[in-house]
Amino acid sequence: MKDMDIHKIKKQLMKALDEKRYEHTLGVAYTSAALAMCHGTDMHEAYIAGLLHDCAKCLDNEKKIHICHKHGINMNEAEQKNPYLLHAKVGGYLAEKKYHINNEDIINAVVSHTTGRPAMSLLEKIVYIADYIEPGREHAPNLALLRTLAFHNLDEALLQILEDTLTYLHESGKEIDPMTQQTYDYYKGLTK
Ligand code: DGI
Ligand code: FE
Ligand code: FE
Repeated sequence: MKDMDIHKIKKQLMKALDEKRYEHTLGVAYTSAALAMCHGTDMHEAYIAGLLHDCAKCLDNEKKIHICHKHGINMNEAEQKNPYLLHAKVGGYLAEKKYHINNEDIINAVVSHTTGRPAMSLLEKIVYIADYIEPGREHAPNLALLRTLAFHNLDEALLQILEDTLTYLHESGKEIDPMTQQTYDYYKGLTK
């Protein structure tokens, strides 16, 4: 990916996102790049995946549902009831069609960034974790610990984030997307 392309992506994102979301997006992009440097994978890909991860976040729910219907993107029950979850799948679609990304790993990283999924690639894990620890985040528990851990043991950080997310969802009475649970079960199972 050339610098020109990154410049163009940023200009489009500035139009598609509100200011706060754009700031968060840059935080995730830079954090993803840093994690890629640390864990030995392509930092440019990580940067672009970070930039695009929330590209569908500011579409209203009707628009997200419309895109899913129109383009055969399947919605589970949790997504139908909580359409904000769809920004990940719709984001993957837009990454390809609007932002012209043809790298499947980058698209997968956008699609899996909210719930995770079993057997994520290194890039997918990086974006999932960067979304949680980027410098603008302040409310999650264990953030200081997780920020260090992510640069020392990516899989431990991943499992801790999944666990904290499930705890948060349970405590706030939110519906658990089966994919969030499956992801946790998968990574918990690997530690045994
Ligand atoms: O888009 P962001 O705010 O940057 O972060 P995100 O894409 O991780 O999604 C934000 C929210 O999604 C966060 O509050 C946790 C929530 N979430 C993750 N898994 C599930 C979930 N919400 C529900 N209802 N069910 C889930 O399984
Ligand atoms: Fe998101
Ligand atoms: Fe995000």
